[in-house]
Amino acid sequence: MSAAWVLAVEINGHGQPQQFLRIESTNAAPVLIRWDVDMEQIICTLPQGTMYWVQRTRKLNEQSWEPWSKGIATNGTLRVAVRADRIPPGFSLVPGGLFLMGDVLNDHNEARDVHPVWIDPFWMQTTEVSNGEFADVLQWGLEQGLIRVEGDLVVDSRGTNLFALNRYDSEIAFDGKQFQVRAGREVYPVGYVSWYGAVWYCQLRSMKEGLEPCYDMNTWSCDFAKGGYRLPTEAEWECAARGGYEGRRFSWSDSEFISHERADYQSRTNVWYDASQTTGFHPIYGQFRPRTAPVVSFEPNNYGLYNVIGNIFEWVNDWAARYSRAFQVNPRGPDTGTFKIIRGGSWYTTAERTTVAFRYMSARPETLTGDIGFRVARSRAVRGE
Ligand SMILES: [Ca+2]
Repeated sequence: MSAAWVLAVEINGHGQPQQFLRIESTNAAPVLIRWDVDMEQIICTLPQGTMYWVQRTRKLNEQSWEPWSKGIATNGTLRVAVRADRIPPGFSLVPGGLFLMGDVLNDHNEARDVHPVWIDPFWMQTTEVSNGEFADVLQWGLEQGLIRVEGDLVVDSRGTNLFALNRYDSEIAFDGKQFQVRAGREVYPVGYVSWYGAVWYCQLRSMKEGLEPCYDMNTWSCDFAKGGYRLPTEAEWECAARGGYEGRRFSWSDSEFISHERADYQSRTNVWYDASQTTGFHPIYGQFRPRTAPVVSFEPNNYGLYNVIGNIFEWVNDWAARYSRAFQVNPRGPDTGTFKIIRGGSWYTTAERTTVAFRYMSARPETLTGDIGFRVARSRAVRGE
């Protein structure tokens, strides 16, 4: 677990509020790191086997520390790299580290067994991919001749279904030349996109922006060493969704209950941890098909991510498989499978499908429905620091 040694700390420009990190450990004095400096490395020494916790605050004088990351020291020195202007716009740094993956609350059989996982730091899009973002990239891919429209479907050169047009609540239409987003719905999450379509979006957006594409489009395999856009792994998704907190049910830390004040989902009184005053679809966003909320809505989680819970299901990169109990480093799921994992629940699902541990294991990668979309991730471009 040598990767445990580097805590990558990145700040996003100089207009950001000042932030501070604190490293606590079982047998060393706390170390405080100012998080408002450029290109600085601070080194502390922890004995081998020491468990450490990294906490963050924006208000040093209030001592309101939030969990950020944790790990186990494997040899003498812990390096902390502080870098400015590295996080791409629209992304958050997920610091990764050690976390317990799976359901510790006995809500879901399929989210057993709980197992410790190490995740390298990575960048996660703060929002689900919106209709506007998706249509832009689709248009570019069309103009490059890499995708085409066939009837009501957007397909690749092999005819793989990527995206559905002309469903009754579709928000992106095609007029023969241009993809058009329904007026006012640009900032709502894209749906009717298959896993293949989500991968194509990642690939096309990398190409469009001159980043190294991650995917081999013949095998759909992902090269995680590349710097372009990709889907998060299931473990990355859950690590990001938990926001540094351990053993919680949702992406917020102050309650084990869900309500329409916190997420867009379908409320039912028969789920004991559903505490919503309003039942059924969301009282604001449920009025209008497809009942989604803007991608920036509700409170973000501790890593700055919006709508992790509900709104639209999110494809992750992994094929579905049962968890193993073993400790794993950057798990990426099996090489082959029948179903891809979707996470987080949607405007359509009830509370038991919206927890951070819940994993829907029966979505075929060609599935096109109005409540499955995605958000993208990127491996951090600079390695081995
Ligand atoms: Ca979501």
